[in-house]
Amino acid sequence: QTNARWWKEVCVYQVYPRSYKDSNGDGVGVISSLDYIKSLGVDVIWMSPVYPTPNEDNGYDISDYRGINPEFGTMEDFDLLLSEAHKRDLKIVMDLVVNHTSDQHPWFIEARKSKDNPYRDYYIWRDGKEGKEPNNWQSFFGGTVWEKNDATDDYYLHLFAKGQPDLNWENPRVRDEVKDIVHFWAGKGVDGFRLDVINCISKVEGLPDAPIKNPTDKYHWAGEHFFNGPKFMEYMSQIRKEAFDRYDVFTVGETPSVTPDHGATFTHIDTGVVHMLFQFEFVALDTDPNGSHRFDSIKPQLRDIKGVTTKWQTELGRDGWNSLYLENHDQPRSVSRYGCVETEELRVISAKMLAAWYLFQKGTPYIYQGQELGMTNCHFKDIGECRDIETLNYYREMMDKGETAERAMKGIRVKSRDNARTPMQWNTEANAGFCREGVRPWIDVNKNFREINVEAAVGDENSVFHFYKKILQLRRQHKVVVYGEYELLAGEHAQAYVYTRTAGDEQIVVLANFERENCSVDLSGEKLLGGEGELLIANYNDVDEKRQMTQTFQLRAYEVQV
Ligand code: ISL
Repeated sequence: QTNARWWKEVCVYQVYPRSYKDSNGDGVGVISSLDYIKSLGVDVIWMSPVYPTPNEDNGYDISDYRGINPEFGTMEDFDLLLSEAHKRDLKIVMDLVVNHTSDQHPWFIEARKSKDNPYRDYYIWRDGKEGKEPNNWQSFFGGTVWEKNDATDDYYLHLFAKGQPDLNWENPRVRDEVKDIVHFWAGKGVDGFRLDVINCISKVEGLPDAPIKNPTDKYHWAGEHFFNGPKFMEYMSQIRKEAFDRYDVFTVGETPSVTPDHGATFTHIDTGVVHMLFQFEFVALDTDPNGSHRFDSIKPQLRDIKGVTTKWQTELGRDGWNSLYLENHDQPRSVSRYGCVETEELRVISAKMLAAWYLFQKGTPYIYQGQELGMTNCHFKDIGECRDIETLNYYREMMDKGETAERAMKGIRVKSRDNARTPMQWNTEANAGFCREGVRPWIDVNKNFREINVEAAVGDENSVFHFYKKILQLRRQHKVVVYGEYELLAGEHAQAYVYTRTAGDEQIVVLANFERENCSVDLSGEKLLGGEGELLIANYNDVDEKRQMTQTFQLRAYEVQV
């Protein structure tokens, strides 16, 4: 197989440590769950940040790159986790957040003291303009990207929260620090890195004002001045050569605002800078183009889902590589978003459909904790139930604009990152088994934990969990799932998504109904190898084991047949 690599053949499970299994400070949270994770059939665990942090953005604000958050445990606990994972043939991937640090990081504490401090150039400083911010850029979390620093009478840049000052990658010392951090963790034996918003590290020179879209807004979105910036490839090639390439580690870049062209360049097997990346075009499909915030949503159109998915499946070329995800700690739950949670039966059926639909595509798949149970969005009634900085800022902005609380909560229920961050549902005990009775978790458990939890799912062979497990087995058995070519069939069909994966004389056909209404799909005129097909997996129990492929298929509500 050309370009065969181990990191193309694995499946990654993402753990959000704050919400996975409470450790009571003894560090056994994730360790005690390794057997469960292994039983799902994944190969790699990516942990969202576990470093010391003031938690302004739940660990994506790091105050020490070489330590462990005391809430989770100690470095000894981490070493134990790593060795226990390796014993089970599970790899560990760290989250590397180096576009910014916490404002509590010693570098920043130093840097803000004076203009001649040796750490000053680790960050991005500008003078104010006529008593106002240096430019009109808007932060990811709302408001300005600039914060005044009294000691030096100027401003520092933060694309995210004000507690997340951006590092100045122009400074070669900053790049050396990043390499050292990679050496530290790779030297310990970790197996890979997920690079947080890595395509924001190179800002356009001069930091020009953002274009004004809506003149009544105070600040404006400046993505074009910091995404995929002029020196991104140069900086990252250097880190790749001098750090990553010295180990057998894999890298995945989190890259909002990229096209398949960027994808092909960034992930090129020889000249690229990461092995794969997370694109955002798919998860953006339910954002209302006429809305004023990403919380304004529409139903994603199957036509667009086909277009975006097919583009990414086909345009990275022979030398690029995809990652596949439906969920992570920033996204609402996929079954609530793309499936149907109106009845318990449909929740299970549609969660399975989505699983098969994405896990047979080309790329390295990621499963977010609880996704394998079909966990759902949380029906937040009141802003008091929410914790995320982006959500809280949004709510405040809406109140300032004179909107009603109900209008704000409507968006939050659909899109808040807190939907993904409620505790993992282990069993029917207090706090869903996430933490001891009597301890209030940092965010409340979803009320449906008595029906949706690990114990119930593992004990029920028809559960979403067992369906995921079976697909992961099929991925191992059939290399065509990893390396086969993707092709969209019946492209104009209004509610069925049909595609093939082909390698030589082996072909997989996936038929998925994205709607509640039944439909039929005629494959007789489609480009297929033909002949008799054998059923690999389906989400209804009474499907024929053998089928002539070039004929009409009937699909029920959210049915999937592979
Ligand atoms: O969450 C988002 C909506 O999809 C994005 O705007 C998100 O903030 C962006 O994708 C960057 O995400 C990453 O970096 C952030 C952190 O808050 C996220 O949790 C992380 O995944 C800053 O470090």
